[in-house]
Amino acid sequence: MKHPYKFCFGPWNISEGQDPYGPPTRPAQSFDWKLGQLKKIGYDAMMFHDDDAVPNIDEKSDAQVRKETRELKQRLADAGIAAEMVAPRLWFSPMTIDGAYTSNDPKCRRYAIDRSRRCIDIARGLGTDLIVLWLAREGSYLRESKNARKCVDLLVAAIDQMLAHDRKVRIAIEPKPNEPMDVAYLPTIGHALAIAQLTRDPKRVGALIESAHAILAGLDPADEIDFACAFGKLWSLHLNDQNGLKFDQDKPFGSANLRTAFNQVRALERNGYGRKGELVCFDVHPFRTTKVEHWLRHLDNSRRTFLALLAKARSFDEAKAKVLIADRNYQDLDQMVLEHLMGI
Ligand code: GLO
Ligand code: MG
Repeated sequence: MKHPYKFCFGPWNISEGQDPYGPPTRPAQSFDWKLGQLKKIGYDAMMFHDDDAVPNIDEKSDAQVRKETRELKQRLADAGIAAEMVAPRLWFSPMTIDGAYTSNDPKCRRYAIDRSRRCIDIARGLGTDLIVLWLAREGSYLRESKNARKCVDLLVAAIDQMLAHDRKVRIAIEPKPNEPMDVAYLPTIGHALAIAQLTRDPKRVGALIESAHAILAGLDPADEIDFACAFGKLWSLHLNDQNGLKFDQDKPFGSANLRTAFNQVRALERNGYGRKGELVCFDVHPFRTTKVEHWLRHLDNSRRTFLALLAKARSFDEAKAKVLIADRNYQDLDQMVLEHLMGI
């Protein structure tokens, strides 16, 4: 089947199985091994955190960061793999315990902005203009500890400094309503696109939709895709799945909500996603129970499901659906979708 889609994942998607209650269930592997696996299963690109690209980044000089970026660029070129985006990992350091751009401590806010500038330099060095901001610690555990109004200003100021640092960089905000925070400041695509308007260059601030994050916000990821695309602002995508309102599960695409996954693929199709080079990334994790020898299955399976649903989206009888819609016969439309997905 001919299609425009290219696929991507990050090194963190070959994870070791640790959870808050138990240790890893698979041994850690090197970055080069992960890159080799990505190539072996035929993916096109890799997404990065700044410290996936340059480990222990905070301990390194600018010259050292530049050198390691150049070396990585070469390794990617040798493997024929593109870097899709780089994201500043602003949730590990002792400097981001109380938030990054919205920390109450100005020294910590400065750290977050300096680190984001470095992240932009790495992205440019790796040949991508896309920065992803998952604002993991921008929110509150305790409402009264922060001034949410001031935090909006701080987020805008931080994004403005990133835009000023590099005239070409584009920033895709990845909203998530909770976890690790109790309540996050930018929980939905609407929030991401609204804050873009307050920045010095709204054209360069867009969004990334993650299926599980939309579900955690009680929203339909397919509608979120359509909403972002209506603004021309869906610049990346983290497809995965989520069973209801609990911790972020990062299940394989379609694993919990096959019909919702079908509708996400339909939304991507009708908006021409991928035709301007946007990638389909799977932000999925292996189950904790996964054995080492099955370690890549969740990535291969997510892509298989995506492509199978693409075939389903393209073979959906739109004319028949149109007749049912015109007759307000949503009862049979519902059954038609179910039977199409079941292949009967
Ligand atoms: C966690 C997020 C995370 C980000 C990644 C890129 O819930 O989905 O995986 O996508 O760190 O910023
Ligand atoms: Mg994600």
